[in-house]
Amino acid sequence: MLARRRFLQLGSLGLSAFSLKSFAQSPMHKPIVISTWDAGIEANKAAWKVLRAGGRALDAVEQGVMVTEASQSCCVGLGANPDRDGHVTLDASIMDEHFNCGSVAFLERIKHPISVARRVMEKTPHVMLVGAGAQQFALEQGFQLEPAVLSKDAEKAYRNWLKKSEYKPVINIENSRKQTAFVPNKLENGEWNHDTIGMVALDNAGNVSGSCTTSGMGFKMRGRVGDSPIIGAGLFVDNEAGAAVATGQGEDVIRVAGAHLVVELMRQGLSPEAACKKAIERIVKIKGNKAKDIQVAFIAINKRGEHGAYAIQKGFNYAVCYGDAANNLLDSKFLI
Ligand code: SD4
Repeated sequence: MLARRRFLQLGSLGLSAFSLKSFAQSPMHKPIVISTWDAGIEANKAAWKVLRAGGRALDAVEQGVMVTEASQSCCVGLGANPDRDGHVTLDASIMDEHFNCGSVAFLERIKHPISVARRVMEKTPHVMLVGAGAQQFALEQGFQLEPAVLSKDAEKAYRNWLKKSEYKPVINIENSRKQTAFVPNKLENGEWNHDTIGMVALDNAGNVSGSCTTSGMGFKMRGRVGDSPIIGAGLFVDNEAGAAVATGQGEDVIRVAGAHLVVELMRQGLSPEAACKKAIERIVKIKGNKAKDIQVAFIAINKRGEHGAYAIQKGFNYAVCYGDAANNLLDSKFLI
């Protein structure tokens, strides 16, 4: 009966069990935490401490990405590249196993937007606060107002960018400024682009949660908000199915409600990798010829503790952790 139901579900997606054979089913692990890009390795360590101690996935995904937000060597958080007017503006979201969610967008001068997002979830009747209102709420909640200065790296990159003031996203300039080994083009100063960490986790109790935090795209228009703080686009969690988070060109993730799409496909029976691939295919189909100019990637876990990822382009990797000595960076599969 179950098998038949699964077959019918797959049939309605235009898939057969046969076509799914090509997707590696990852081993199952519980607890498990996965996160985007190489900065995910350090973030996973903090998340793992929570999971190893039997803690909640929600606490794990908050504490994990806080490491990245605080790191000045990574382009997430206040050390990141500014918008074209020279201000660092931050977006973040968090979601737990009960469909509780919170987010902040266009937030300035606050070190841990992910924790403000969590307060929005827990202390307000709202899901999302933006701009000055989000900052005011953060201050009311006891967060500190940080100085309005750029990090040294960001200052340098901004000065270089100002020479041409050209908005030109570069594929895979996503995370650590220092680790650019898989960048296809030679990196010129001022070309930093996407700057995000997304994390999803399954805890010992079998509950799933997710988080996402970003400075958005470097040298974006003032006021631009990406997918990361938008529940269903950059992040989605459904405790019956699993969780997914996106990275890359946010506008194209929003268009397809990307993270929700991935989770819904898992609900219908696809593995995390197969679900991520379907969502990527959807974006590529919509973008047509322009798909080659952008990067989008999804990572996902399901309730069984399987994980997977898929990207448009080569060069995306994600960190998978299910033990003190099991925290590895994996190369994602890609479509074009
Ligand atoms: C955004 N999706 O603001 C984010 C950027 C990103 O790695 O993921 N960078 O569009």
